[in-house]
Amino acid sequence: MAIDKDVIVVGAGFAGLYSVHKLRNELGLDVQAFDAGGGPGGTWWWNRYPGARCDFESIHYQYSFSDEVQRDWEWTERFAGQPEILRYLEFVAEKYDLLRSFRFRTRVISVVWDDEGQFWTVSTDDGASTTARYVVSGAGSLSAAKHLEFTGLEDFRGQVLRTNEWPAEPVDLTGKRVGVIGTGSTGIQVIPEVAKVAAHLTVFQRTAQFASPLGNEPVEPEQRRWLADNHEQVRAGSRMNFLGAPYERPRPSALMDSPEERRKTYDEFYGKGGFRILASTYGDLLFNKASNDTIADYLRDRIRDRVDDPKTADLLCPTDHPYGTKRAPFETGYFEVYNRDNVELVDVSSSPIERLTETGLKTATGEYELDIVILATGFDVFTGPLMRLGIVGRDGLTLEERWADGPRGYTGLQMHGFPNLFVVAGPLSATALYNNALSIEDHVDWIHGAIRHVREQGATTIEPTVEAEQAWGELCSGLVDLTLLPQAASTWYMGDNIVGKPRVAYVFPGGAPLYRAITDQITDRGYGGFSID
Ligand code: N01
Repeated sequence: MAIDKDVIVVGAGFAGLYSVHKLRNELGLDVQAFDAGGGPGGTWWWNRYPGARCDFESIHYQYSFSDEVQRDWEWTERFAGQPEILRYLEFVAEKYDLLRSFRFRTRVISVVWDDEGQFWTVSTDDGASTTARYVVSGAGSLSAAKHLEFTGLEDFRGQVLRTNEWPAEPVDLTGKRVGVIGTGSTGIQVIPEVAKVAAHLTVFQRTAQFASPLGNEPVEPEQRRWLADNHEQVRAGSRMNFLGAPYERPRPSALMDSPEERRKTYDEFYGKGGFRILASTYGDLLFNKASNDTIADYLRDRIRDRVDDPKTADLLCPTDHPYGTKRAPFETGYFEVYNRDNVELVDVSSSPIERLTETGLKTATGEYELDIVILATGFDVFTGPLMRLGIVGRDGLTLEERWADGPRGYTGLQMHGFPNLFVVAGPLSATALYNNALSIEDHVDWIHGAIRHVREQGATTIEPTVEAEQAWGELCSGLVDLTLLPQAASTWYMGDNIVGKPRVAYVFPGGAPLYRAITDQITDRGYGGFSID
């Protein structure tokens, strides 16, 4: 039987677009790609909520593979907003003629391996099926919304808006009574925007977060040109930095400095904005609880400085996780929102949300009248986007069955039992703790090299051995146990923002430089840990 395509790519975000470029334009393969969205952009196509913005500097949160793109594209803000990132991805897609390989508004519903014919059959929600030798998932790690623990959405007579499926046409919140559920990175971005226009905003907070200033500002035209022209110099060293940006190196330990020196350091980097407060202050913040306590205390003090009412400030101060063990959010005027007369903070940790009603929301102890409810409740991170592809591997084994106790995979790029299936930015890789644009390039470059190698060998399949996968899982768990991540009451880094999801290691927390050294070594040593047949 003739196989339709060489490769099927899922997704049209940073990962899917670059995969099509590398595999079709560079390797010359016949590639078919699908995306459920209406155009390129991936996460930036779906997440159009007011305030949506990247909290990695725009000059760093972009591809590095093309000098031309970096020179031609000028970023207008230090931290780009969603519309500008979307335009950037459209620009790249057009420049490399990528869109002709995509079918949009087409969701992949099953991906099934045929062991006899050694190919995948990918079925889509338009009723079509396409076969291919290889499948590359660029479905992302933060793209499947988590299921809610409360009910009543169908009873509510007002409007329910989900941040991750925000309508493309403008939504008028002016004069409305709005409730926002969720105070993660998304909630913290949307809340200040809603507060500006709503008649009344009720924020339902279950867990307070250590948010710190983003430090966004416009980039003046002259500076934009300079940054684009000098991108190489500005980005030098990014790949060797733990987070993937050439941030100042941290001092070794917060405990080696006096309280006055620490205060000076924290003040300096709080003022600089973004991830520097974590990356450039002290190197042991994620490893030493006593050290972490110093930054946690510092950030709680800043919240108390910024919020007028001491009771509200107390409620906004996190107490159930060390700083950074829930993904750090960055904000613009977030805490000042609670000094406004039209904003109320409701603690739903002590009094959980039970349901939406016809007229609003009911918690265990109160009822709130609302016209609009905004859900910023997060994602089934890492595994959710892959599980919903309906993946069935060798011997009819589903990914759900294989991952019942948590994700498995060698380097996170491939799983035993699922030959020729590659995952970009998935579980057990360094992605979640790294500049995504660069980590995606690393992953796709590796996949490109692996497919080329298989073809050059005259082989048909590549798949990790069960032993390599096992060793990688143990390495990830061992490294996670060296960090403070297991001390968070709940964090998507450990999977347990979802009720019933196994609390295990979902990330390789050794940093991208080490991760890249390992994957490079695998390649250099002839793909040790993989069977190539
Ligand atoms: O999701 P989250 P997010 N009742 O899981 C709450 C990236 N991102 O979309 O913590 C009440 O962090 C939940 O409470 P709790 C970034 O990597 C990046 O905000 O589970 N509350 C939490 O407060 C980020 O980490 C940017 O107790 C409920 C919130 O909903 C990741 O996406 C911007 C609840 C969910 O927070 C996810 O962020 C935005 C319930 N039943 C996002 N269920 C950039 O700037 C959930 N919650 C790049």
